[in-house]
Amino acid sequence: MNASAKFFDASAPVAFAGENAGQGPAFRWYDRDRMVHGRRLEDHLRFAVCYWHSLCWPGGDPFGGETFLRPWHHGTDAMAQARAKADVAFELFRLLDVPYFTFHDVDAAPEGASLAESVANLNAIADLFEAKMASAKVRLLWGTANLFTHRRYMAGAATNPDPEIFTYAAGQVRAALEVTHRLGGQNYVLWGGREGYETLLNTDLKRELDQLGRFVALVVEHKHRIGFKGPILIEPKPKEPTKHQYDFDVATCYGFLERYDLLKDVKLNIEQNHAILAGHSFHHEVALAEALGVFGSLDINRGDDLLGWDTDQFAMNVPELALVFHEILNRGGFTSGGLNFDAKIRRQSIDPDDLIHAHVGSMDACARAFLAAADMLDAGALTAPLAKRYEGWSGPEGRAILGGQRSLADLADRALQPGFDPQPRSGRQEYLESLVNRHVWRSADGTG
Ligand code: XLS
Ligand code: NI
Ligand code: NI
Repeated sequence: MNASAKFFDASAPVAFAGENAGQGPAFRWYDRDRMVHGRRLEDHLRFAVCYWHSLCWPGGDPFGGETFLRPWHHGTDAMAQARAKADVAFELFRLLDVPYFTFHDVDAAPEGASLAESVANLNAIADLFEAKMASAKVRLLWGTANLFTHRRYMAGAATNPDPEIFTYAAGQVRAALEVTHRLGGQNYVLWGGREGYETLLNTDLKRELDQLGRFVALVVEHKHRIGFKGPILIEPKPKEPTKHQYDFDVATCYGFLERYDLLKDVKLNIEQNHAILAGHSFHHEVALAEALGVFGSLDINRGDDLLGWDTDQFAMNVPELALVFHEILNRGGFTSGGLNFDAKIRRQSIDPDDLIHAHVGSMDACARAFLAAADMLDAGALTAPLAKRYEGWSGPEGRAILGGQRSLADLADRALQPGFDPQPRSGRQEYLESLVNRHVWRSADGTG
């Protein structure tokens, strides 16, 4: 039985219908073939549906259980349930006409009684994915292994006090990386959800960081051994489920990668909700990753400003997204990365088609924001004032200072010259904020 045929109301892929589209699901801004800066919008945004939130999450929260009652969550044959879930997943990919998806090993296939059984289950579902992908458009943006749900990982995977847990995690990652490679994955993600601590009273920080550095190095070595071309991505998040996670934020991850000599092979997968949990803005995290040369991909979602946890809601905030895309497009756009919907519908959104509305709404918000970003870049709205603000550093004196041709005494002597009296200039913040708004408000044809 093909469970997907009757799961969603919609049967035809959601189409682009422009700003005046009617009530049903339609793209108002995401015109995938529209050319922007020499590439199709679809090739810029590289949307990916994520398996875990959209297909695996039952709608529970810490105070209540499942609300969605998905048919594939109920049954006695775990592999049959996994196949039914895959049918619905590929139907969702087809209806959204997305170019990519993402999954953890345990999202796709049930864990067995041993690692060998789990790996066999994963490979069997990977065969099914491969067969489905042969006649579908969807490709794999990235794969990953879940090293945080099972109780064996309660004290961490790579950072566990027990090397045998580290070894088990290595077995899981080898299988997930090889499956990702087989399915043509563009990246491989390591999110260290349990790589942190609950209390320093039982934690050897130095040792755990060394273990984590070694684990990531092992994954890099194996990626080269099997010829996997994509980058390994680590994912900054400050806390939750741990009290403190070692991948705290972009700056911390950069320091970690530098210390363990991993900068060549590892980039960052940045998520809005994790940025705000770390006390940063999404814009800050992306701008810093771009500045440090470690930007990889985005988990596109949003957190709630009033809740201090990872609510992983669908991204809908156009001005916020516009600034993030401006940062990325200004550095040439995505390479192997993309926009992964690490986002879940709210637990009251119990209709199957809520999944369609969520993705379509967020894809439109991203498209709208991306067009505004491209428009800002074309007009030099932010880049021109920025260049002007720093122009002194491109002059002969600025270059001499940065080039090491001036000592502290040289600078002091110059500052002591009679009449040396540099004047401050306006930072023009409100003017720039208004400029951003003007670009966000412009309509699709560039007018308005
Ligand atoms: C959880 C993480 C997770 C990773 C993949 O907070 O964002 O979903 O993206 O393991
Ligand atoms: Ni994520
Ligand atoms: Ni999250």
